[in-house]
Amino acid sequence: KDAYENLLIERHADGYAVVTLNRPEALNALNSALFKDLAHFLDAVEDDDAVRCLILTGSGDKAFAAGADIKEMADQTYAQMYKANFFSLGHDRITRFRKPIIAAVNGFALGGGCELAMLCDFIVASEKAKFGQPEINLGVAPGIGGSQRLTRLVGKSKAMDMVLTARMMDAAEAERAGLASRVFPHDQLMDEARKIAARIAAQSPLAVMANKEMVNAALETTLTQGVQFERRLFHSLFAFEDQKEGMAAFVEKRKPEFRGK
Ligand code: CO8
Repeated sequence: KDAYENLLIERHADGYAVVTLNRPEALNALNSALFKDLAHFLDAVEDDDAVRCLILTGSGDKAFAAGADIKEMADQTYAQMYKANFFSLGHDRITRFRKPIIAAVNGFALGGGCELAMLCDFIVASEKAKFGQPEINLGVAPGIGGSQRLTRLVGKSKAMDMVLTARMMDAAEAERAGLASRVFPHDQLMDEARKIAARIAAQSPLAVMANKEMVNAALETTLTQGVQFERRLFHSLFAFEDQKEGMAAFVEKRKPEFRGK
């Protein structure tokens, strides 16, 4: 269980797991085997009630992930990429995952690494984090959603600047631009990410899923459709015991005990 060639998994009693991209010799460059491991782990924990939130981070002190593995890609043909639907497995599996994933960006998040961070639900960054989409330097372009997600997160001007010049954004700029939600001193990043994950894991897991689903809907729908979706999902939360428990606990001035029912 949890034995992967390219990932380290640490499950915590507080209801979260830390997933560490583990190819430090290649600055955690993302290859097909790593995405396969990640997809497999997400399958394994999707229905595991003991894991209610994930933290994704990079091994070593330098990188979250320095991109897709250039050495794996370099000699690929169009036919091979098309047939394998290159990197769709990891991308699609992450977007289907219903529990929150926090990206704890501890260094370089470049190319596919930046795209992977943006596939997570939100990004917390160390002061040493550097974000970029430098694929243009290799004669290519983002390919795991970067051109779309970066533009939605930071707006067209900064996204265009990043992809066309390949420049890196530091943590302070990433926070200002809305790419990172919070920035922490480097040595405190994981402690802070763990506190956030434990806090989320203590909530009603049903409410957590519903909140994630609603916010994601904002990127896929019109405002009117999104508000309608939110309203209906809000109403449906009253079918759960956790809603009764949460509101009763407030009225009775005690801590709620959510049971995911
Ligand atoms: N792929 C493979 N190996 C890598 C990668 C990578 N992306 N990044 C770093 N490495 C390796 C280096 O080759 C080196 O290995 P070795 O010791 O065997 O030579 C080791 O990691 C350490 O790297 P450096 O010596 O280069 O470390 P530096 O501190 O000097 O530099 C940098 C750090 C600036 C991060 C530098 O490594 C770098 O520029 N890396 C590449 C960044 C990049 O271009 N990323 C984008 C890749 S393309 C991409 O992500 C496309 C995604 C879309 C795919 C879609 C498919 C459909």
